[in-house]
Amino acid sequence: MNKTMVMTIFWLLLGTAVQSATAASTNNATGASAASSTSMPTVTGAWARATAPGQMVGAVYMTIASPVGARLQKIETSAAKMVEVHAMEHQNGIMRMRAVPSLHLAAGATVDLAPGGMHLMLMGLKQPLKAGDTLQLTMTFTTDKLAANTLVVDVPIRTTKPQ
Ligand SMILES: [Cu+2]
Repeated sequence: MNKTMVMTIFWLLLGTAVQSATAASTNNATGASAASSTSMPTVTGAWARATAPGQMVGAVYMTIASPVGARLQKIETSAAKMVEVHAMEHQNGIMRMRAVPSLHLAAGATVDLAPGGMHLMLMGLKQPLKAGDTLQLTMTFTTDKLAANTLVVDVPIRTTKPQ
């Protein structure tokens, strides 16, 4: 191996190290530590359906993906008294909602919460969900790798499903 080649490898290695360090500090700066971790569930495409005045419940939809086995243990928001995971099922030709005590995600699984199917139900809304506003959910997951992790998700409120 000649000297030039050794130097090239050295610079390549150094370049990689610098890139990793930059990526790590960027994550800290934006506070996206939980979402960017590779061993944590991630949430994308979250939105809530705007509600009419007097309506006491609201629905939130999103896609949850997890690289590891995980369980959605708890969901909290200041917008409602409580949040439940609901599944839809046919019963004698009628669609009914059923509470899922704790949503389980297999390693590598993606779960879609979408209109007509699973959703998060906000029970006891403190005020109507107004289109254009944002609500915040705090989602606590337990995973196979880590005891418990919390994800804070900003949920835009809309009248229709995003395209
Ligand atoms: Cu529901």
